[in-house]
Amino acid sequence: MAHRWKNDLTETDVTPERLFLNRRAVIAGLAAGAIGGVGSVQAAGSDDLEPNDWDEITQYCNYYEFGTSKTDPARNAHTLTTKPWSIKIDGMVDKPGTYDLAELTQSMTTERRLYRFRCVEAWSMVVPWDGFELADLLNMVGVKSGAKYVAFETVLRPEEMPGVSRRVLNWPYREGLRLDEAMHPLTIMATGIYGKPMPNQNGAPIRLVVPWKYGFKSIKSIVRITLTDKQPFASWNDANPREYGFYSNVNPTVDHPRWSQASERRIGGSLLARKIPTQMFNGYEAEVASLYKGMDLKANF
Ligand SMILES: Nc1nc2c(c(=O)[nH]1)N[C@H]1C(S)=C(S)[C@@H](COP(=O)(O)O)O[C@H]1N2
Ligand SMILES: [Mo]
Repeated sequence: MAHRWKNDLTETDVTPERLFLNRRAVIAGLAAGAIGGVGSVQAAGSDDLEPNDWDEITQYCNYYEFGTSKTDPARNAHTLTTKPWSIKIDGMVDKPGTYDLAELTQSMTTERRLYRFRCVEAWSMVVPWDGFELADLLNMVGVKSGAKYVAFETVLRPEEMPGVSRRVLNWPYREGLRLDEAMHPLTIMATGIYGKPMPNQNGAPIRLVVPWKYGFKSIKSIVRITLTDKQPFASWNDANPREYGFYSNVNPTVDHPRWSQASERRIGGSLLARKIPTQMFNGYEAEVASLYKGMDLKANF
């Protein structure tokens, strides 16, 4: 199951890594260390994958534990203590336990992934994440047969998180994926951006990134991962199930009850962000559509 997706793609496919390499000449401060095969890099559809710059990615955020306006997280999240950090992995796994993050990341292969990132609010960015495949972590702990979902939980520290005194969501922030979604090679645990450690406001020290789903599925500052046979609790789905489905796959043909999802504002460049069409599964249809074969994507939004 956990085949490495970069080997599955043909040369004409738009591989994030390839596009990232294509962009690297103009990305300041990018360490090329972990990347090989530079000579084979070719341009392909990179307009759409122009990475946002550091300031755009780190100053315009959603992290409600630190406040609900886009600039609150950058202003407030410095209070979050991210060292030491451990993740409790429990439920239907062979090796449950509390894993020290520093040790855990050492045994994983960290690589760069340039992904489109599409918020359900209809804005988007392109982010060069550093991370490892969630499948590698799940394989390391051993998923027991019968497990069908993966549940994730964000740290909850009221003394460090000014936003949680308001019950905007049912804290701690929680999310979930079906096991096959979690094992998909596009699904990563991100520990950095542009080769730097993950900024607190973006979900330090480790967050989920699921590029074909609306941004709220990509839960930040994870302290617990649970393998289960039941569909997990998900904070936004719980807050408003009519507006935020459990799947929340990016889909330009299924509108949010209060706005269209057919297009998005690509953050950056000028004050007036560019309006561009939203792509099915956020542009990852070739890689992920098979996960949803036979499913009614309007009913299972
Ligand atoms: N714990 C937690 N995770 C979260 C959120 C949040 O408020 N709390 N916001 C989500 C939403 S709505 C989006 S769009 C992305 C934003 O990620 P970014 O700020 O790094 O762009 O994080 C998601 N993960
Ligand atoms: Mo979002």
